[in-house]
Amino acid sequence: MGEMIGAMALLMKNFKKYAGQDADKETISKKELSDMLHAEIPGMVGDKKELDAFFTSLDGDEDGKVSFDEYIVLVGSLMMILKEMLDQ
Ligand SMILES: [Ca+2]
Repeated sequence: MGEMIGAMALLMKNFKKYAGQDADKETISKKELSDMLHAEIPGMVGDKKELDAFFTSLDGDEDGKVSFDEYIVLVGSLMMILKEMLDQ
């Protein structure tokens, strides 16, 4: 398996890991997003207000949960932030 496919498979696995914590295994709830960010990217989101704002920005269709499509947008945004950090 190529590195790129491997990385994408990992990101899909990461989605499933957190989306699968509650009864709705297809989407990420606010609690699951909080768990994901705290475990995977410590220090990124501070208080509840920041988490709320971040969740709202991810929830493009405003249905109160983050779908896989919306998660891909998150991954894309994080990758752009990471690139900027690494380019410096
Ligand atoms: Ca949504």
